[in-house]
Amino acid sequence: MLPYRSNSTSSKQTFMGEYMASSTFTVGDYLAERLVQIGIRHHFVVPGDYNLILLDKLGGKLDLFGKPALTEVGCANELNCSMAAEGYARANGAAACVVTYSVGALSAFNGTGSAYAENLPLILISGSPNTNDAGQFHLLHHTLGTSDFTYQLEMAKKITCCAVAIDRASDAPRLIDRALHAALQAKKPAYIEIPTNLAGAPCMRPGPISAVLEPVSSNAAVLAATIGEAAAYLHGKQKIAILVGPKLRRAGPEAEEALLKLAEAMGCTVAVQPAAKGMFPEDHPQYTGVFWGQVSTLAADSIINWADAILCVGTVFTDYSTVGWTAMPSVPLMVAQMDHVTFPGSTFGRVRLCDFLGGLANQVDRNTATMVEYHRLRPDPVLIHVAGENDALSRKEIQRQVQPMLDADTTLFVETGDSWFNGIQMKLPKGADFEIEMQWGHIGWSIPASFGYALSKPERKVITMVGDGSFQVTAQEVSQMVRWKLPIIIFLINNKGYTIEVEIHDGLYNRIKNWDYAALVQAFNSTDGNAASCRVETGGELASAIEMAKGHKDGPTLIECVIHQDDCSRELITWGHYVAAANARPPVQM
Ligand code: DPX
Ligand code: MG
Repeated sequence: MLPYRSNSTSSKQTFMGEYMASSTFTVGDYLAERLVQIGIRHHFVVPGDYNLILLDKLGGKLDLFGKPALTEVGCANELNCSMAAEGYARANGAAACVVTYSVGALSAFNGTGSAYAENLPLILISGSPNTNDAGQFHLLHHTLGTSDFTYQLEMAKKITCCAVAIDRASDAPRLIDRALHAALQAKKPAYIEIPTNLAGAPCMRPGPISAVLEPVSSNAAVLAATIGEAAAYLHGKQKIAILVGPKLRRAGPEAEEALLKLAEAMGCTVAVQPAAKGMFPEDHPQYTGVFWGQVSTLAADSIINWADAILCVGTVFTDYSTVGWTAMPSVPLMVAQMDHVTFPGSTFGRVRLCDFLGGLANQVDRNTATMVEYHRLRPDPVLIHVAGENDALSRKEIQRQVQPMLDADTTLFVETGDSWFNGIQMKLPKGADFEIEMQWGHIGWSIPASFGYALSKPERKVITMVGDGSFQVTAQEVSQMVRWKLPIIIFLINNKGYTIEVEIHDGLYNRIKNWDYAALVQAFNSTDGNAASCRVETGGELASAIEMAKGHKDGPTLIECVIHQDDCSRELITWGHYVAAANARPPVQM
């Protein structure tokens, strides 16, 4: 681990910290205590003068053994910082990103938007101007050059479930608790703004953390009614299928376990949406692939389209997941979400997903009709061509060689681009996990997000598949993987441009400047880093590079895989055509 900053709460502050005495409990201490109590162990930061006292407070929080309770993780910029926190929240359940006013926060809004779209409780914390400045109509640095300092809070309200600005230290406990509670309940980001002269101001000590953590329980009467309605919906249906969506995981491991129990009680087929890959075990006999219309895997579409009732769990139907609206299921749906269930014609609130799925499992009849039909439809395993050692590297050969690297301890990150399609087609062995950012779809997400994820779960083997265009957006954060000695393996697929965009709509704008990616990673090493990197152009070279990567443990490995510009998946081309058609629909009203 990195050397730690000294605990500055023990000495008098000289920089804007008028209130300091080692025994004084402050607003910053309050926030630090609450972050630790909700399970956060690392906070992702970029310093700036509006947040420095706050960073001292967060870094100074000690655990029972006198060790730092929160480990400060510096990032190269605030976009990456917010995306690293987003990835950490995927692994840890919640994350904190601490930035300075406007110049930092506006960049961090992007990862915050991702956390909103992807249903993750990311706590965005921003330092802000001294509380006296607004009333004195001062013009300040890092602001728009007006004396209105409320715009950032107003903007944050649109991309969080709760945004608070602390104007007085006495309000801090209530506002901090409100924001954290809202984020954890809704699985959405929250925003907390702390003025530079309040981070060190005296503050009340916190009460029991259960006020923040306790989930809203199901209403017993509504739960019973919902389960009754669900049983009635399924009753008399002949061909029932389950479709799992990405919000299932956000409802917690109890919900995933309850779904497994329900699926086994029903005995029907279970398909997943692309962003929910890995949320139902792929080695389970009832697993029938990824459903997204014409680009489905394992013929999932043939069974979903045949079903006369679909129990949707945590599903999200977008233009992407429905392949440009061509793959919306046609039967009336029952949709169970984190805190409510919707039927054709009725909706029930205050029902926790795990309670609903678990309760329904005890009331359903077994009906294996879709499984019986699926056994007739299931495609035979594909015969995989093994490329010759000196053959030019291809997308398929990369997929073939990465597949055996996936084991029970692996988490595979796939970036927006053809990496989505390549990753979705891979088979996840029991225990393997899959991370994708399909709702927000920010190119470059996978580099900081896999870094943040790996910090929280160092025991997992993290593999990241990313395109060249995406890598150029957030490449700097590889240097944090170097700094923290994280053995993340990055497969950078260099097809010299924005291929997914080529398939949607081509133009010169889809060509990018090529980089020497392997050399760039060596530059990040400087004098003290230990990243490994290489560029491969044949199947044989890739095989050797993978062997090298497996043995490289004290830093990341980047393998630049050079493929032909037109070498992309059939699924990407098909999907691209339909998404392009959906984008091109003429206005209904001119
Ligand atoms: C863009 C996308 O090289 O992957 O496999 O070659 O497509 P592929 P690359 O990483 O290129 C990605 C590129 C430009 N999308 O094809 S998917 C638009 C876009 C986005 N996010 C942001 N800006 C633009 N998704 C932040
Ligand atoms: Mg590319």
